[in-house]
Amino acid sequence: MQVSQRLRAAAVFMAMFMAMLFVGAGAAWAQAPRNWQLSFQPAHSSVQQGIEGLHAMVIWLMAAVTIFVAALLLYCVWRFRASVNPKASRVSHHTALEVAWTVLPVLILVIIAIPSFRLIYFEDRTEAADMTIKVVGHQWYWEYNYPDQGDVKFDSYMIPADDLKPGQLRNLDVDNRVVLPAGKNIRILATSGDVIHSFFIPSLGVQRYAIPGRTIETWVRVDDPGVYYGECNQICGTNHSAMPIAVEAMTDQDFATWIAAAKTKFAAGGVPASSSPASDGNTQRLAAVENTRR
Ligand SMILES: [Cu+2]
Repeated sequence: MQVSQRLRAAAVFMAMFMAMLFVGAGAAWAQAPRNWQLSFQPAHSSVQQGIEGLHAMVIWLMAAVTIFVAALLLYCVWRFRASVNPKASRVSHHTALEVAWTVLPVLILVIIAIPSFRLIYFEDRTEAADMTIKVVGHQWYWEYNYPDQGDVKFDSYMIPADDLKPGQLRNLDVDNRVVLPAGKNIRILATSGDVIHSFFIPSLGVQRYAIPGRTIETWVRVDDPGVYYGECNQICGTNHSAMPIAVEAMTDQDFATWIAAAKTKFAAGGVPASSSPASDGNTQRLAAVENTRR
């Protein structure tokens, strides 16, 4: 094959590969765990990109250290084997070597610490928040508040497996998604009404404990409109697995429409006006979730 032909074949292959990636990315519009997934879900926030970057750096450092130590060990086993060293070496100190094996690991830790601290402070809070949401963990559902959007407030329950509609994800889809404007800095305040929960959305790099009596802050800026799934990842009781998180990010316009509708929809304080009162509704939903487990 001529060089030009080879180049052309390579270009065609690359184009096909990129097309596959593109189709794959389209299908992955809703960010949820995948079968046989290794590593992270694709990142859709700057914090999660930072987490992936730090993770990759530490993995490569770890690989280098592991390979170096393993090679050194194998070399020593071979070099100082009994057959060629009938009289064992009595060397017990080597100042330069001891300084090196103390200073080198310290340097490696410093190299890891600098980006690590930078990321911790970056994900800690946002200075310029465009909007605030308050997230309250309950056994076993999430409550969302929009204090600067007319105090819209609602509960979010997992949809029991029996009630799933086509396209909805088992153990991940909820009746009321938490809706956010994409491309805006959202301050998240997490707390709990009963026990410790944890607000965790992998593809957005959000993870905060929801602790009763405390409010813990973090933030997110969702890059693109889409649906992003998460879960409570602090064991919080029997139905710990029944409190997934579904974030729906929208354009500014769509969000304005949604919040206007939400003001009337959730006017009854957490439950759509059309459905039964809060306590009654909660009991029914919990019973439905319980039934799917039997
Ligand atoms: Cu929980």
